[in-house]
Amino acid sequence: MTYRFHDCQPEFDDFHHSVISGLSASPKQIAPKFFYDEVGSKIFDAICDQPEYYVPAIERSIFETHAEDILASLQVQDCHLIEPGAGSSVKVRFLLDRVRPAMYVPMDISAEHLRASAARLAADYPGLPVHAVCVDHTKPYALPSDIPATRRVFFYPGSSLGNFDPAEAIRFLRDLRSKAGDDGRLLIGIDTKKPADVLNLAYNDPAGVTAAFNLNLLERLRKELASDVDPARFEHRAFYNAARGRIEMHLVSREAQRVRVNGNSFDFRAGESIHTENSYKYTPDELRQLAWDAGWAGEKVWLDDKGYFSVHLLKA
Ligand code: AVI
Repeated sequence: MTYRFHDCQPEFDDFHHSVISGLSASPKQIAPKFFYDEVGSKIFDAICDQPEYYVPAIERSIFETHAEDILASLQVQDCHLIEPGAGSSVKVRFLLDRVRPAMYVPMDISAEHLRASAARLAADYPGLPVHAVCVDHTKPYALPSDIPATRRVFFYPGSSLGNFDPAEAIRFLRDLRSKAGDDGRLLIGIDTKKPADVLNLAYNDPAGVTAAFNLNLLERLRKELASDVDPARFEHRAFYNAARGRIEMHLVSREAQRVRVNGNSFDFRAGESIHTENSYKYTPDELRQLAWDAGWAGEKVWLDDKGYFSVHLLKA
């Protein structure tokens, strides 16, 4: 078993500076990448088990239904399979079982979570070289030099692209395009536009798991930034903003209050929110256009029967 861990050290300072500048802004905001500390990554796994959060189940069903066509369309032997934001490396097992890549490169911002899941995966796939890379893929980064520059297949499932604003999404796709080389591919899953009630329920699961995920950001402020914030004085709010084609998540202050973070004070009005996440939804045509703008050619797209989710294969 070959297993290597490359720690490209997502800068810790980043959290402190982002929170201070985000809470000083108007409207207040904190970037969604900060959801994923070890606890947040586990809560996200629990979100994926909620029946209302249809994303993982429908995406899996698309992979299962169209497995043969997807694999035939990939047309690449002995690929180097690279997964930005790999999290628990669950979805990729479908590909690992069938594509038999020459190398798997999970990347994630959460070092501990990545270390544990990549080690588990390496143990389950003896003979597969696994090079885990701890990196913040929302910022410029270079892949370690021992990852061959040819036959790269990027795998970006779960609609994570939707968490970028469209301009950032193009920048991110362009960066993958430049890393992919001339024989590269990108297999990407993206959530589609659909009735608002379905979307609203997916981000307001009755078990409160998404609420816990959102509120965990405030726990991070307490633990890591010496903040006196009381999560009980905030509430989770998520809704579909149809005009902008996105789910928005916010943490809403239940009352007027002052919150301290590392010696800085921030005043909240009752009802004032911290905007914590956008999750953009794209029709297949919109995604194709975005990819085209980033230098990718759309090859194929697969959807489920209701058209709730799409999987696109893009070629360099
Ligand atoms: C990771 N990402 C694609 C999820 C989404 O649907 O935007 C994050 C999430 N936030 C709340 N539920 C899930």
